[in-house]
Amino acid sequence: MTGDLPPRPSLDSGRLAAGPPGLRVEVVQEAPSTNALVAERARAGAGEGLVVVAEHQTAGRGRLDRTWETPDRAALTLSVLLRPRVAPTEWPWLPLMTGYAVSRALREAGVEAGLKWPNDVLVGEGKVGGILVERVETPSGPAAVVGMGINVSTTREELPVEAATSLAIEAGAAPDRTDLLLWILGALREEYDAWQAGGTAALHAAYQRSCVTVGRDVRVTLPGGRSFTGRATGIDADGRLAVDGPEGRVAVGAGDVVHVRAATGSPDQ
Ligand code: BT5
Repeated sequence: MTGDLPPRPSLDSGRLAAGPPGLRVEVVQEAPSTNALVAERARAGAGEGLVVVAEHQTAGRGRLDRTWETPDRAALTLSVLLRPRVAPTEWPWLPLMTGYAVSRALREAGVEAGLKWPNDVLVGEGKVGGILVERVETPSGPAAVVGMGINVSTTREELPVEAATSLAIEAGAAPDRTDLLLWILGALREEYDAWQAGGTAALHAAYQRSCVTVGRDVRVTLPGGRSFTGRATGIDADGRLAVDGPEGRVAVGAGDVVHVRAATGSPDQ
């Protein structure tokens, strides 16, 4: 199918250099994992706001040792170094905030994006983006490496799983990746600043409105293979998913579950 591939222009590092305030964007041609690269830079003392975006990521990581696969220049694969000032108890909101910022940027770009709890970015029922936030210990304190992968011009044949989709598939044409990256970084900057200045209440409400998992019947799979089904009823103040199951209401944290999938209907992610 390679003959049918769409044109995939390089990122425009000049335009990215003039990106949102406080973010310094570096484009690398290839990296095993931008999260690994930014974690290394954080341990070596890099400050908040470093953004590394790879044109081609060759060993992308998902959560729980899962992988993230993207062809050369077909996706956005990037990591942002943050050093949040908020209390450690608030850190679980970081991945949710990031997913919300990405979905907001996509909606502002005219794509009807939603969130599958905790932070899969969906268009329709397909996963167009994933978020991996990792905490790293550095000489100047703990830091967060905020990784994002977004399928832009990836074709159906190139996507690694049935449940995945890309912006080109959903919208008919792929947006310019430089524009998209600037929108995403702008939304992240705003959401991060508002969260740090004003706490989680506004983010909580906005996240919950965008989260398509709320109101659905879900199967929650726990480490060790145990699972239960129930109705997802909301997001609590700690960012956990409230599920009304056979044993009453259970609040599940993103770190406690292997995955949460639709109990019926939509394909697994
Ligand atoms: C995620 O994990 O969704 C987090 C993905 C984060 C990737 C970014 S890219 C830049 C940065 N550097 C990294 O090394 N990682 C971050 P999780 O929820 O565990 O989902 C992983 C699962 O998504 C896989 O097991 C596949 O089923 C599926 N998957 C893999 N590649 C995909 C893709 N391109 N699009 C959609 N789904 C994919």
